[in-house]
Amino acid sequence: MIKCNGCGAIIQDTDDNKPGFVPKINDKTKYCMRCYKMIHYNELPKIIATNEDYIRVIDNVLKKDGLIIYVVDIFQFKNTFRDDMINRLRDRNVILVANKFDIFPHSTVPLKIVDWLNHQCMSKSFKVLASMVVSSKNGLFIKDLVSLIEMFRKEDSDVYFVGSANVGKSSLINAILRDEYSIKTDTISTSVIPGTTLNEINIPFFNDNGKLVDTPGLINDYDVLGKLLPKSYEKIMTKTELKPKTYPLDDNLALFIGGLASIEVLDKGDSAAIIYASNDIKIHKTNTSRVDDLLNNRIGDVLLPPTKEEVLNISYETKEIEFDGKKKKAIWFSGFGFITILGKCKIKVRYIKGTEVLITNAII
Ligand SMILES: Nc1nc2c(ncn2[C@@H]2O[C@H](COP(=O)(O)OP(=O)(O)O)[C@@H](O)[C@H]2O)c(=O)[nH]1
Ligand SMILES: [Mg+2]
Repeated sequence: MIKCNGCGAIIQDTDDNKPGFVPKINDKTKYCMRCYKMIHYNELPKIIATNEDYIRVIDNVLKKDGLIIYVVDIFQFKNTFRDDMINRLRDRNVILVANKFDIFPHSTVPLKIVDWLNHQCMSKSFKVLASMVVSSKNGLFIKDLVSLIEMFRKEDSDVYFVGSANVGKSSLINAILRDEYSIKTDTISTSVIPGTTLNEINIPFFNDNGKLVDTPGLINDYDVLGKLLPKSYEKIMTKTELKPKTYPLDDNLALFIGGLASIEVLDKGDSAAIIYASNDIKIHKTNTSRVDDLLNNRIGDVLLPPTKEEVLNISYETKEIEFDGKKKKAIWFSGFGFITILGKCKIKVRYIKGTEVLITNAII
């Protein structure tokens, strides 16, 4: 039995609609055809597993007694620090790792983010051995993570990387291998499409036979990606450092984050909003009197993404939220970013139906 190094599926040459297919197995077979194409030709995978498949794999992994690296996406914190995952991880040895720190503005102080992460854990009574930020993209703090792993791992045991789809678990393991062994090419396949790792993948790593184990991630049903087509994913998933945009909140101001969300000022107080979203999403500033016309006629051109094609499957919901101005707050949108609110105000938030809007103390 050979397992694909890319997605972990068992390699087989009998059914091309099932995971792990190759036309012919031989001694050199390392990847299934799907991962081979993903790695070499950037083709999109056809086989995507469901959350039921994932839960089975993850629960199986959690039966074993090893150090757990719970990876979250710092930019998608609210969707990736999930109750269903936290509840599975209670009373286990967990290091919380917030990946993609490279996306945050250069001036962000890592220790402040770590404080904030610890606070989020405390608010859920979730005990972790340590919290940290890393970037698997530029290698930031990867060495520190390896030191922590070496400190907390028990002899002969494995280290499990768990977390939602797309947080960068596979990229993180690749980054560790790059850092430790100077391996230049990626060992495990990574992708903007959620759900490309199908099974656990074992990477021998420690001298005592201990392994790094990559696992598939749960897909968040509320994620905005699920409402859009794959060609928009690259636009929405920030790849480069965020350039936050600040707007004083004036009476009747409306701000659209593409056609993905908007806020309208109902009572301005003395306040401002800072938008953190991919630089490829257009921010459109307008007057509340123009909102209906924009929503009816301009999504897919002025308000982009979504595209005209995607609009057909989207509707919106709104929520009025009041901020008392005592603490900086963050409004998190599932899948594409957050808005920090400073000061006292009342606003109407519009978001795509089926996605979530969640409020925390501001992360930055
Ligand atoms: N900007 C940035 N993107 C990352 C980082 N790590 C992973 N990604 C991207 O996030 C996407 C998902 O990564 P992947 O490793 O496949 O996530 P997994 O599903 O958790 O294994 C890919 O498009 C990666 O390029 C990071 O540190 N910074
Ligand atoms: Mg993966």
